[in-house]
Amino acid sequence: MDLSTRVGSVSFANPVMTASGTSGHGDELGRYIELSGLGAVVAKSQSVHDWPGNPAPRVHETPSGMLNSVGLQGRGVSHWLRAELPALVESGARVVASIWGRTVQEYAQAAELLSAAPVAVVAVEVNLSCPNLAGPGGSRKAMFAQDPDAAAEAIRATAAAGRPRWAKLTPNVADVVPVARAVRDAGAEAVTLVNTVTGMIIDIEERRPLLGAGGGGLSGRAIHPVAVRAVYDVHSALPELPIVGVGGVANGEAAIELMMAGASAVQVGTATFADPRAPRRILNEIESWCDSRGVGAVADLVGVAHG
Ligand code: RRO
Repeated sequence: MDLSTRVGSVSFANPVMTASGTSGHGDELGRYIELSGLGAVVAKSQSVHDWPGNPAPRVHETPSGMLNSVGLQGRGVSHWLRAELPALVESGARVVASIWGRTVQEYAQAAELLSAAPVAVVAVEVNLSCPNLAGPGGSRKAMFAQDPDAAAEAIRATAAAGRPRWAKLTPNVADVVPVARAVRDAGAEAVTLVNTVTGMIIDIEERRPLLGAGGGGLSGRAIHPVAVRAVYDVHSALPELPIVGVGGVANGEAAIELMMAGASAVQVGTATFADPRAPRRILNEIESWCDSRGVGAVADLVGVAHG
């Protein structure tokens, strides 16, 4: 069985990655699974600054999913390079870094810091779509990925990272295709589809929002069809643009669905909260599914749902 795949210029031994922010800095999962056996480990988004994140509670289970308002907590790119990345590299994992910024300049600074990363960091996800960044006075702030021009500007600013950039986009737009086109034209080699869907839970006894920050981002099985649709639409409009699919990949079938919609690889996030071995299990399930259907190379499935 040939499980290998490519995302633009980067080849991976198999199509299963972790999703950014869902397994700490990645090495925590190493207690449960061989990280070098995954396609890649995608790290938590880091900015140029040390950032405290949002008030607790930050996560809550929902029907078929989870709502989070972590709020981009992180010690910053430099700390990540120095203190978190070495264990991941030591594990033999291939690493995809992730960066964010409040401004275009901060994206540029984060990318510059990343240029010092070792070769195990094979790509950089540029997170343009965190739902949990407040504006002045706690107001909702538009995401870069909600505007094609803003998204393109942030991507152009990150060229200094010196490795392929994947733009992580939001499903919280009327149409993700113009944003995907804009980031591609600005230099993104691939897009990661999708980040979480904005949501909220009200604690009815307390009569106020349950999460400390108010709203949050919905992930897990509940958003899988949203991810499939975004991947399908972008692959349909921009068939040459590589896509990494993410959203509710809880089993092999969900991964295969995203690949058939047009994703060259998939990321597993919320499923690891219930089962830290989920990425490995899902890879095994993909392999068995292909085996039982006579599919000799998993990459042959990419985009087949388009006929
Ligand atoms: O940290 C977060 O709150 C967070 C991020 Br950076 C993101 O991209 N998506 C999300 O649901 N939460």
